[in-house]
Amino acid sequence: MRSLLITGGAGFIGANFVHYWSRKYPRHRLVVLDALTYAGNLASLAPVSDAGQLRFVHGNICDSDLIDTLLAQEDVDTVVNFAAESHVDRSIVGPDPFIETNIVGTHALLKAARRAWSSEQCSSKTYRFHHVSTDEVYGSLGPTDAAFTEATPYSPRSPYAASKASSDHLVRAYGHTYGLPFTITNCSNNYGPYQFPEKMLPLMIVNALEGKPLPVYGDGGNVRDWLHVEDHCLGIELVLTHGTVGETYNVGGNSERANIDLIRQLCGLIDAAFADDSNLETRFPRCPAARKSSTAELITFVKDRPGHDWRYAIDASKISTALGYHPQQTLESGLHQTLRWYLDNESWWRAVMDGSYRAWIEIQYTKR
Ligand code: NAD
Ligand code: TDX
Repeated sequence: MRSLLITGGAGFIGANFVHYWSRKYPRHRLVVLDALTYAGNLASLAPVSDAGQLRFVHGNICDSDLIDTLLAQEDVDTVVNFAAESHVDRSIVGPDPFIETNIVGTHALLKAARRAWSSEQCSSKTYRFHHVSTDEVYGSLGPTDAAFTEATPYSPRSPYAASKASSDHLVRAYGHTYGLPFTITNCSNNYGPYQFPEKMLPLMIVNALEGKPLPVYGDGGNVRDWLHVEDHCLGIELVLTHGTVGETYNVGGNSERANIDLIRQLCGLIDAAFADDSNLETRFPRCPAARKSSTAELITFVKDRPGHDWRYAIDASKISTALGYHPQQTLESGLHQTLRWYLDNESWWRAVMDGSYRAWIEIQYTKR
């Protein structure tokens, strides 16, 4: 039986990972540590929170005493570090929390894991520090450049990406210098249930349902490689169960799309959902699809993100070849499932869109 400390487990990917892991490993102990920033929501853990398997701790990864206590008390053998400030636009407006959580916080976790796992009585056990990172550390690609491999030199270009790159370097340094047993995954853009509606896809869904503009940065030509969050969880599972200590694995969906094409595809799915279900007209009367118009009419081109990375693409051949990784969802099936989730879970997204969310969105979108 494993005892996992899952940091940032009330956020988007962390919560999906908790659901995924509790389904597959119901006997494992799951300790979630989360500071419940604007991006963390206990409601995202509700489906497993009374299973007796899960302990939720409201706290900060920078709090060394708390981490020491949890690692000892829960006999933690596996740390999965999702905790982070994760939104690029916020890192442009205010980088400080990104430095604090992503760099200083990851370092606090590394120090605590090293202290807890290096004593004599621990030598017979197997430990793992798994760090969840991003493709953004590799920088930006041109239209014909080869996709990022694990050997691509780091070239982060936003404060968010630089803070994640820094944390990756610290994790590797702890492995190399102190022998801390680590693995890292660098993943492409995730989408799926429980994603906070500031990231592109859920923002477009909730704005469309409310009949608000769909703000496309620049000309919408920027390209991202999209992966359903469950497929990211599958990748992390394979690395935790069969991965080699000290290795990094890129995880991606082989699904590159220009933003504008993805947004148009989503608008088409929304139109089709309204055509199939007349209840949606009553629930979301402001959506153009409710009056048989096209949701795409809400598309509005806005001022570009400063330093906007043009293209990300992941070469996932290492994890595919070494660990047999293959995403289960296509972008089409995943988008369909995700839209359905947001339609079925209106109370979740309305609850997380509080006053601070609305203030943020207002500063963000200056119409061009
Ligand atoms: P998120 O913003 O949805 O969730 C982050 C969680 O961390 C929240 O629950 C928040 O409360 C918590 N948190 C923040 N600061 C904390 C602190 N100091 N101490 C404890 N908890 C804290 O982020 P996400 O999209 O779920 O991303 C999770 C991880 O995956 C991040 O490390 C991110 O860099 C990485 N990642 C994300 C994507 C993506 O597309 N979203 C892609 C690749 C990698
Ligand atoms: O309103 C928007 N309009 C728009 O055109 C938003 C929020 C975004 N965009 C564009 C910017 C990007 O090209 O859509 C693309 C995706 O934007 P985000 O959802 O903000 O994601 P991105 O900046 O690509 O970063 C994401 O992927 C890597 C996550 O937020 C990171 O946490 C992850 O590491």
